[in-house]
Amino acid sequence: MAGKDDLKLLGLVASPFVQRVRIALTMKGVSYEYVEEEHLPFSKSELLLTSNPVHKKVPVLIHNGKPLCESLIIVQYVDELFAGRPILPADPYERATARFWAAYIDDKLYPALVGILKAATEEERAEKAKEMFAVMERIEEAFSKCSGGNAFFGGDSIGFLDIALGCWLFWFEALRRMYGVEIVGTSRTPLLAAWAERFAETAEAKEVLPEADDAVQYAKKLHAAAAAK
Ligand SMILES: N[C@@H](CCC(=O)N[C@@H](CS)C(=O)NCC(=O)O)C(=O)O
Repeated sequence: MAGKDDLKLLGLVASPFVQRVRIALTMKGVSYEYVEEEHLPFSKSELLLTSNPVHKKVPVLIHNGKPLCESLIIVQYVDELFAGRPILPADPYERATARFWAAYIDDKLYPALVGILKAATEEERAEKAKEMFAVMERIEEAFSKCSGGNAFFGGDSIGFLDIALGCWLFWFEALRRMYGVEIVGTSRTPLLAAWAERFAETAEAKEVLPEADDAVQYAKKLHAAAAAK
């Protein structure tokens, strides 16, 4: 099937959401054309605006001319479309649980991270960091249950939740460098700290995940734009 498919991914290097899709496509061994939306978030290409008129955000995967939006939905589509290594768990209960925690990551982790990034004072940043630590502690519990003692949420190789969370690792490192906030430290979340090391060593993470410096540079761009307002 992969040979007949025309796949174009609209992305942004600094976007963890885009990295989810890239990891999924890499896991399936599928080739695709990658198009960087290099002026985001300041301006958007016509292709992005017409492909994702509702949210106007990346990632967008255009499959044989038809656009798909929202990273977790795209990852599930890729899993259903292509044979090869499965991404979602086969068991319906485990599959629903993985979706629950992926939604939790997007609902809680993302706003906490943005809060750390946008904090106007050190006090505010410390408050947002505390929120983030509480989120990570919850995910630590989820890891303990979902992994069943294996190396990854998905068992002995990476799956849906590993992708949903692992895509954030380069931003975690960026926040550590910028503000000294350690999001996956061994004292609060020892299981996730060890998981993060294993995830970073997978072939998919090595091939796909950007450098922390890409996130640092993007954060600087956003801060400069906010300061110029
Ligand atoms: N829920 C979306 C989030 C996507 C998202 O926030 N993308 C950002 C880049 S990280 C974007 O395109 N921002 C452009 C904008 O906000 O105008 C997903 O999972 O795909």
